[in-house]
Amino acid sequence: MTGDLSQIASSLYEGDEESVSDLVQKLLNGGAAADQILQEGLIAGMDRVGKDFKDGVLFVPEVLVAARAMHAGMDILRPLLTQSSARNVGKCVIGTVKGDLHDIGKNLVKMMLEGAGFEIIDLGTDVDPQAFVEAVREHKPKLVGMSALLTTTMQNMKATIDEIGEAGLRDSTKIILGGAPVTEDYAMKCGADGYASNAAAAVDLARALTA
Ligand code: B1M
Repeated sequence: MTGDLSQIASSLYEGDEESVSDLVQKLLNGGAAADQILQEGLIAGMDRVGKDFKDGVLFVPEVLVAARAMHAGMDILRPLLTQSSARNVGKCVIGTVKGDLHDIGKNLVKMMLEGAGFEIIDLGTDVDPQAFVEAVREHKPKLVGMSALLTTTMQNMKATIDEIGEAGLRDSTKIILGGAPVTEDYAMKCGADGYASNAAAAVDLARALTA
């Protein structure tokens, strides 16, 4: 199985969508856990992509194909990650903040929250602060989740929280932040209720804040 997991990581790195899908399905059929495939196959592969992107070995087109392969693998795992015995724990509005197009991490957090019983309203990527405000007004969620992957867009988390506050809606919902450049300290400075470093931690935090 370890060989197949590292092959998933390599196929993802190569952007070989078909091979990623086949290997994920093969491992699931063989009884492997979805979470292990996610962490040791898909995320491990994307970590390598991130490193080589940073070092100038890979460029945006290669990263885009790798992202497509990641989504293909996630699509197969989705039914397992969103399977839930807990129903209707409340609504959650989630999105990637303005200026930011990264959605893989946000989608993982969304799947895991869905699995924990949250009804998800996904605003997508590049979400304007006012769109968050409107969604909070309309859906009255227990939880708002924001993701940012760029140091240049993480400041839009504070701008969004401020606009939710100016609209008089801040006390009606809990707000959590996450994404590679975000830290606990930064989240607190933005006025959020919490920070999670990964999707599993986001579920624990969401449960604790909305219990
Ligand atoms: Co971009 N990119 N990218 N990129 N990209 C990064 C983020 C970067 C770190 C790469 C690098 O240089 N090493 C770098 C940012 C540098 C910085 O800001 N300091 C970068 C850059 C520079 C850019 C562009 C500016 C490149 C360019 O155009 N020159 C451009 C910006 C576009 C834009 O957004 N406006 C860009 C574009 C892209 C692609 C479109 C090609 C593609 C995104 C495709 C997509 O998402 N559909 C892409 C990708 C794939 C990456 C890397 C390689 C991988 C990101 C990823 O999906 N990781 C990334 C490098 C890296 O992060 N190491 C990089 C896997 C994912 C599972 O992890 O998203 O961190 P992550 O999510 C985790 C946690 O962070 C957390 O849980 C998740 C699961 O554990 N989490 C939350 C995330 N959101 C959360 C929310 C929560 C709680 C936890 O609560 C609500």
